[in-house]
Amino acid sequence: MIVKSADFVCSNTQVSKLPPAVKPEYAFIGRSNVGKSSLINMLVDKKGLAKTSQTPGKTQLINHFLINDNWYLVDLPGYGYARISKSKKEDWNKFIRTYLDKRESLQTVFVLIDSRLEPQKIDLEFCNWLGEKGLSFALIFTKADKQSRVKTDQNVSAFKKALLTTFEDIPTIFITSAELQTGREEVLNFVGSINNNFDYKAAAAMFGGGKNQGV
Ligand SMILES: Nc1nc2c(ncn2[C@@H]2O[C@H](COP(=O)(O)OP(=O)(O)OP(=O)(O)O)[C@@H](O)[C@H]2O)c(=O)[nH]1
Ligand SMILES: [Mg+2]
Repeated sequence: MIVKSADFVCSNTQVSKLPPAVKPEYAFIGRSNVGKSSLINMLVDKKGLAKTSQTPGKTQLINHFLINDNWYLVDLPGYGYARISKSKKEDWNKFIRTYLDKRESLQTVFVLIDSRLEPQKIDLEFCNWLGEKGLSFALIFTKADKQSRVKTDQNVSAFKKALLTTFEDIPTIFITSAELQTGREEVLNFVGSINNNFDYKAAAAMFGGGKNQGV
């Protein structure tokens, strides 16, 4: 897929205020600092579109970006940031989980995993929650430029093995580097193939009227 345009649309804390659910949508989620915003910028080849930072906790809202005028990328706040208050954590849980669970046009949740780490409990638990909710997800292992391919493959294998204790099938897996643009084509083609099957007319009839926008 060729990205011709990528535009910021809105930031939200409330699912009721999201854009109408009339276009296919893909959410990027994962631990704070795993590289969600950097990956989005790499995919659309536009540095600075999504705000990135060395300090965890940079993204705080649900951010919609419209790509080629026909699908959305959604940048979400990260989970597992230790230096955040308990009430903020609960807010995160409520608002992100409601968004993921209820958003009618959400096609796939991309769960980002730091390729340098052995399987982390918090990531596995999050995948299990997606599985319980019946949400489609794919795994993106980030920051692959930071170590050898052998090390990355070891961590990917260990993660797959851990997932197989609760899942029958392993989801689609991508290995990426925002620095080197690794995995860009693969992720975009995956999105493109899902977009091809999206029924824009049905979504517009259901959620395009303004009244019932779907969350
Ligand atoms: N070397 C390398 N660094 C990366 C890569 N992706 C992200 N980073 C760095 O990791 C840090 C965090 O990146 P962000 O994209 O802001 O991470 P995030 O997941 O959006 O973080 P929050 O919004 O705080 O949850 C930044 O310093 C990035 O430059 C990558 O593929 N390779
Ligand atoms: Mg971010």
